[in-house]
Amino acid sequence: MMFKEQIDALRVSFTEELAAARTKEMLEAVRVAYLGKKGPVNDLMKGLRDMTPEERKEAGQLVNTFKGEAETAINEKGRVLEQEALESAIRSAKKFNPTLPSSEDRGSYHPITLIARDVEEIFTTMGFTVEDYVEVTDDYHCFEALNIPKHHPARDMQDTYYIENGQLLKTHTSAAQNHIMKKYGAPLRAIFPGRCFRNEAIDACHENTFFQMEGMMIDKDISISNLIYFMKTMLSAVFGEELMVRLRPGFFPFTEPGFELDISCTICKGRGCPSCKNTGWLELCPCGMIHPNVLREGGIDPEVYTGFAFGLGMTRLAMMKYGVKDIRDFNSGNLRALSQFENE
Ligand code: FA5
Repeated sequence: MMFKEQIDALRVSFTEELAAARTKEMLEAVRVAYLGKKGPVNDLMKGLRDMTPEERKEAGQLVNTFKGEAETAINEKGRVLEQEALESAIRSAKKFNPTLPSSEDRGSYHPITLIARDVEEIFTTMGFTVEDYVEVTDDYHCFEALNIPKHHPARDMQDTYYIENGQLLKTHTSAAQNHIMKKYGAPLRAIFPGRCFRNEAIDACHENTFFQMEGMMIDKDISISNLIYFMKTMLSAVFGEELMVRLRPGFFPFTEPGFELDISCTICKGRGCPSCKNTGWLELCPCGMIHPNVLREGGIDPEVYTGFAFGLGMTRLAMMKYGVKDIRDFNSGNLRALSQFENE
C-alpha cells in the first residue's frame, strides 16, 4: 500500500475508534494505540529513514499532519468527556430517587423541647395560654417594670449582656410580665417559655444561655395556696409521680412575698442522698405573689386583683427529669448525647 493510502486508512480507523471512546480511560487507550511508542504513527516515522529524501519530505509531512490532527482531536474529545461527566454528576445529584432505602439515622427532639411541651400541655389543660416573647428587650421590661429601679442592688444578681443600641438580651422570662399584663389585662392565666442569657461563669449547672418557663395567674382572691396547688400539679405531672413541695422564703423585688420552691428529691424519694445533699429536697422554682407595684405598672389594679408568678428553670428541670449530669450537654450539639431522646 502506498504511504498516503496507509495514512488515509489510519485516519479512518482512528476517527471510528475516537468516536467510540465514551470514557477517559477509553480515550487514553486510543491515544496509546495510535500515538504510543508501539503504535502505527511511530512505525511510519521509523519507516521514513529508508526513503529517498524526496519521498521522505512528502511522507514526513503526511505523517506529521496526521499526528497533529490526532493529538488535537484527542485533546478536544477529552474536554468533551470531562464536560459530559460534570453534567451527568449534576443531573444525578439533583435527582431524588424515592426507591433508595432510607437512612438509619433518625432525628430527635431536644430534651428542652420535650420538657417544654410537657409543661405547656399541663398548663393549657388548666386554662393557661402559651405566650411568646422576644429575646432582645429593654431595660424597662427586664428591670424597671419589675420593681427593679436603676442602681437597685438586685440588678447585680444578673450579669446582663447589653447591646450597643442600649437594648439587652433578656436575663429572665419575667421580662415578659409587663408586656403580657398590658396585652390581656386581668384576669389572666399565661405561661411563657423562653431562652435567657446571663454573663455567667459556665460550669456543670450554669450556662450563659438557658431556658426558663414563666407562669402568671392574676385574678380576684388569688393566694399562696393557689400557687402551691398549680406548682404541685404541674411538677407531679412532669415527673409522673406524686411529689411533695415546700416553700422557703426567697427575695425578688417583683414579688411580695417571694419564695424558693423545693420538691421532694426524685432520686431518694425524700430520704436523703448525695443528689439532694442529704436534705431530701431539691431547689427547683423561684416564685411568689406578684408585687403590687408590678401589677400597677402592668395596668392592673392591685386593690382588686392579686396574682402569683413563677420562673421555672427548664434546663435544670430537664437535667433532673432525664438524669443529665452536665448542663453543657444541652447546648453542645453532641448528637450522641441528644439522640437518646429520639423515642420519647
Ligand atoms: C429568676 O430568674 C426570676 N425571674 C424567677 C421568678 C419569677 C421569681 C417569678 C419569682 C417570680 P433566678 O435567677 O433564681 O430567678 O432563676 C430562676 C431559675 O432559672 C433558677 O432556679 C435556675 O433553675 C434557672 N437558672 C438561673 N440561672 C441559670 C444558669 N446560669 N444556668 C441554668 N439555669 C439557670
